[in-house]
Amino acid sequence: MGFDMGIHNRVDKGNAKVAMTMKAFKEWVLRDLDADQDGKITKAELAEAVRRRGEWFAGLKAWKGIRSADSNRNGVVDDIEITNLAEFAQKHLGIMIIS
Ligand SMILES: [Ca+2]
Ligand SMILES: [Ca+2]
Repeated sequence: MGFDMGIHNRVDKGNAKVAMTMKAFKEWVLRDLDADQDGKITKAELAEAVRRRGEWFAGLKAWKGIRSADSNRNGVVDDIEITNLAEFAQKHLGIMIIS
């Protein structure tokens, strides 16, 4: 069937987490996640970051991540909402926020 194709090729980056402060996290998001550098994180940008980690369902996870972080409901994670992404990042982006 070819259905299992790729299942064992999954890139597993292991459990190593990058520890950073919330301030460093914000800088990292704006530098690495914000592909078009407009200061806002879109679902596509978040999905790309999840995909880079080798995780599945990047689009779905990104959608959920945006939904939970987007306090003012404008469809993107604005600069002031980036801290809301901390939980998502710890779950899906291999980051550990230290205070
Ligand atoms: Ca952007
Ligand atoms: Ca928003």
